[in-house]
Amino acid sequence: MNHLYPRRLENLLILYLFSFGKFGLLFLACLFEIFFLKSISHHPKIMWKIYLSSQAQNVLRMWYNKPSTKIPLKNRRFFDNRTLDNLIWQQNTLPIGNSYLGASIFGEISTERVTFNEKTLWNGGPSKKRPNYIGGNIKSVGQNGKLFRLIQNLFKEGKDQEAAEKCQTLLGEFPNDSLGSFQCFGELQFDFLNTFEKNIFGYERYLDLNTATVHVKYNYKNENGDVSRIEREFFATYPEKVVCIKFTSTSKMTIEGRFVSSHDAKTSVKANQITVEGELEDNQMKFNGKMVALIKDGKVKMEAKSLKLIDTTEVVFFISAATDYNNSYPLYRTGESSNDLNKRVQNIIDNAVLKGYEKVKMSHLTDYQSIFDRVELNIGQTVPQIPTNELLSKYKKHFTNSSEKVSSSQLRYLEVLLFQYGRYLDISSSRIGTLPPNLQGVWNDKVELVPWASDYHINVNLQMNYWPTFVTNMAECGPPLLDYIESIREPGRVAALIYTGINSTDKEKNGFMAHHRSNPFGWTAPGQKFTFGWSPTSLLWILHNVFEIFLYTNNVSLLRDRIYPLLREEAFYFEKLFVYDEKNNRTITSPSSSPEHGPPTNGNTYEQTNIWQHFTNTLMAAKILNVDNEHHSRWQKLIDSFKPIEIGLDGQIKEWYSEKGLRSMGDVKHRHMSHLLGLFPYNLINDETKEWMKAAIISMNDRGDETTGWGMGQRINSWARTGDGDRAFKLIQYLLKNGIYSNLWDTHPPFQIDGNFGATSGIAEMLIQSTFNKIKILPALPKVWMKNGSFKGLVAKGNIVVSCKWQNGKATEIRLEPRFDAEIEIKCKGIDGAIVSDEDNGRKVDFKVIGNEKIVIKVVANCVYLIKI
Ligand code: FUC
Repeated sequence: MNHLYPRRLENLLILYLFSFGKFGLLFLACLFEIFFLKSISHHPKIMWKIYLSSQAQNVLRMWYNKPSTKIPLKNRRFFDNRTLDNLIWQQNTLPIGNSYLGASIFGEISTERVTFNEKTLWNGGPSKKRPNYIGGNIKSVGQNGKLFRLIQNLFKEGKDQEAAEKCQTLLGEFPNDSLGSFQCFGELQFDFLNTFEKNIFGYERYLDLNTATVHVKYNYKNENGDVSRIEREFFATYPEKVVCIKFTSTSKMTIEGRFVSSHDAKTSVKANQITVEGELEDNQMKFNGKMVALIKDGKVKMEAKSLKLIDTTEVVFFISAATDYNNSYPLYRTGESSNDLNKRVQNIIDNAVLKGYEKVKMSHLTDYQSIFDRVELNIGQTVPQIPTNELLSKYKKHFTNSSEKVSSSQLRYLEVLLFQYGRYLDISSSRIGTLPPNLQGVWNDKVELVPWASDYHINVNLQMNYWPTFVTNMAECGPPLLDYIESIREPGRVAALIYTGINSTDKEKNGFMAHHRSNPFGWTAPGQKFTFGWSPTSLLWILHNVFEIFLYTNNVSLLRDRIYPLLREEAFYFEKLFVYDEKNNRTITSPSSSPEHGPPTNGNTYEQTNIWQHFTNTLMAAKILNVDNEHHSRWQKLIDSFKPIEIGLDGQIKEWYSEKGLRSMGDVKHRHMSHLLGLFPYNLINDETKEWMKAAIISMNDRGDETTGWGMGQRINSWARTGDGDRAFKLIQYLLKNGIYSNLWDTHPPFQIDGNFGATSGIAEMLIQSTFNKIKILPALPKVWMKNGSFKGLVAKGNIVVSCKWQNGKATEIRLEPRFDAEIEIKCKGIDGAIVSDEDNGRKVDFKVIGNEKIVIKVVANCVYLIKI
């Protein structure tokens, strides 16, 4: 993936020189660079420092002047039957993660607490007590497709009522202990002995998004009046797979450190290291976690289950963990013995110890910043002087009649922070070699009653987790999704046989089935109720995210070798499932549900939109690869016969084809907007389909704005697609007011990470929208951001890096960095009169005006084009 990185360090600087909206120090740094660039270009260290110091101008911090337990909690709402400790954890702790491991820091004074996660630690799946585990599927229900075909026939014969009743029996396992749930690994606890909260002053705690580090700092006045300074630093590094913690003090401290497992575990202490190891009772998954302590001075004392660090001024901890989970069907284990696992974790720890804290930290910064620093957003924000939780509550009040107002530049800060936080969370929870982020990313403090098992919901949630990944220039965070969906293939073929009777000799054309949720053990069964549980085209929706990996990276070999085979297999599979609905004259899926409400029907908009998009993507991919030519015209005919969109009596997009006016199906204002996928993330409803666009707006207005966190996330993106930036912005406001906790985690409630990702992608969607090699610049800029602003480093489909400056709502300068040769169409106000030049040599570049505010320009890979309007 080399082409994803800037070519050389110099490019970073040059890129930075042309980045916008910096002031003061940055300006000086720029001048310095202009005058000395040539002479120092062979001193990478100096250039790196300049780069880092200029970054300081864009400080992105969530900060607090109190420990987590002291920050007021948001009201409890639906499904919020949590303990007080869990409420504090989800609302106020600060997360770090390297996608293997997650940790959230409380920032307490006398006992620091850090919740610790390892992403593969799950119960459920294969187990001694479930020798016949087959992903939750029930052979006697599916009867190799008998029930499915019976229901299809009943609908065909017009016996809708009977068909709908039979649908209620088309189910998978429930209660589904075999689905399992993500498990908290444990907690790291540090007693600061003889430290009393009353003696503390100048406390601050922050998560620095620029460095992906959490800090806790305070002054301590002892009984003699002597003041010392205590600082704690936390980060999780991907290259070294460890969580790192450093405590420093200007006077001696004594700390007792523990690694408390959330499960039955053996804890042993040897020299300066604690090990916790065991097996989950439910599925015998082995786990092993280690925490090593390195002191600069003082001494280490081993206790039975803890380490005492006596009279030290500096201590570093490296923590890591692993399990014997392996994402391979059907056993899902590596086959390692406890000893093997112990060695694996020990190697990770030893490697970190060998490198030492400073080197490990440098490696973390290089890795993290190489992704994070690619994107900037400037909408007139200034760094606020008040803690983030207070800023958030002032943000909420700002838009009421309250007299408590915040300056608009501080409001903007919170919006930028929310945007960048989604990127931070993605880098911290979706890296190559790991499972994708689940409903809570990689953070969970529970072992029981884990909300929705913290699983992989694929009827909107996992999709949303990947909405910001590519557009905000983090392609390295995409592969876990592809790996995961590939891993569903084999167990999905089991479900395809059981429920739909498909068992082809040519497995590549067989088809695999999954429904609304999944786990790391190939759970592919329908859920316990048809309305939400039966949802085969949800898999097609998540395959669209997979296809977007190609759209954004333009990686043809990846398309050929890994993405297209998935699309193709599903195309052949669905062809075997379709029926022809004579009454409505369309090819349909049957039976159908619209997530997660309404009646079972013969086809509906959600399913039709998903199959329309799937066959459109498959055909596009086949044409690019020039393969399967004998199937192209048949697929095209199918696409034409799906006819997903119908307009109802109230001018709305119908969700079900038997729907008349709005709510004629007895519906409530549901959070899911499954009938509107054509608007977002697909492009079926667009500027050119004016009637459908109007209808989509009617439907969205009917669904309403105030809903769950992720629901608002989806609405921001969808309103952005209509071009109504103010409405999209209203949704951002609602989200910040109702769906975001003090630590800026999104809440359903409870904490669910999808809304964070939805917000980030929604903001990107307001700034650029694209289909393959076609880009709209500033398609939905809200009034409040119009005056002037800029963004840097967003990515359009086709793999084109786009930066832009604007004034009074109009783009004044656009910078394109195509990563491939292409012909690009750009839509933007005033662009027909622009001057385009090649930034490297200043030469003018020709373009063609092809319509109102639309141009076409031929570009060459890795050249930089400057468009002045
Ligand atoms: C979908 C949503 C719920 C929740 C769950 C995890 O089923 O409808 O609101 O987010 O996923």
